[in-house]
Amino acid sequence: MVFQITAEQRHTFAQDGIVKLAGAIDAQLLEKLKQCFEWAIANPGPTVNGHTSGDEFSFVDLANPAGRAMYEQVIQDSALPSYAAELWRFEYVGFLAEEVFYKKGSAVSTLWHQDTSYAPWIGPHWVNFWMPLVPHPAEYAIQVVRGSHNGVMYDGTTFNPKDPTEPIWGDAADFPRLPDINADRARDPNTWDIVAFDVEPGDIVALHPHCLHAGGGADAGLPERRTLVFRFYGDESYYSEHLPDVPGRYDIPPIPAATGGYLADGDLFRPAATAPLVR
Ligand SMILES: O=C(O)CCC(=O)C(=O)O
Repeated sequence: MVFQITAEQRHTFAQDGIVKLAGAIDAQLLEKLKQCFEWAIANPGPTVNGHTSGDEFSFVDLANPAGRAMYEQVIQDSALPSYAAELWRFEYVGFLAEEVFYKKGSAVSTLWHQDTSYAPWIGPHWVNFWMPLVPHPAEYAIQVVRGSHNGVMYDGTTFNPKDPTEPIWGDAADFPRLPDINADRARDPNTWDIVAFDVEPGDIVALHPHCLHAGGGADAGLPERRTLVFRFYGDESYYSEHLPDVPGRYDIPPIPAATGGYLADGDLFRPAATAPLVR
């Protein structure tokens, strides 16, 4: 049976910033995603974090330029862009980038953050398709603070497990420091309204990247965690200069615009390098 996004799923995504699309990926696409994952771990990109040697590791790779054509082809041949368009009920869909998470043995969780604290873009039409390649119980999967895609933009974290809210921008910007969600929940599990799902290969968890979100680690409960994320943007997505210019800390190069020149604050997010998948 062909997978269809329901009105209820669309509503949940709009309200909560997250929705599970159970069984959205068919066997053929799942096989291709697994091949992409194997390629990604064998061919780390220039900004890879971690490695895959030994019995214990954490490997996170983002937007590997050498894999771009492969990912674009897999996505183009799939129903994924139409799922994004359906979730937004709009037409334009562009592929931003992939992210690969491979954790094995004993590996720390991905700390709470918003992707928008690191990236020069905003708007309602963004979505991460977080796709498990092994079964993940909810506590090892992606977790989101319900509705936080409509909330404040916090400072980013430096991803220092000893200081989970250590600000990446600090005095260079005006963002509030991240709340220590795990510490708050350890004191009182009801302090934050968290959404997470038990998932298996074939499912997609769609989340808005401005949501406060975190990902599980690996341990005896999930000794090998394999996850692939594809990020998409749509009609109402904008380039935004909300990040401070701090040379050497987190350099964001200017992005050539599809219409010529470079993207400027408030422009529609239409990079020159990316052809639309749906329009
Ligand atoms: O799965 C994870 O560990 C983190 C995922 C994440 O941060 C994302 O999809 O943006």
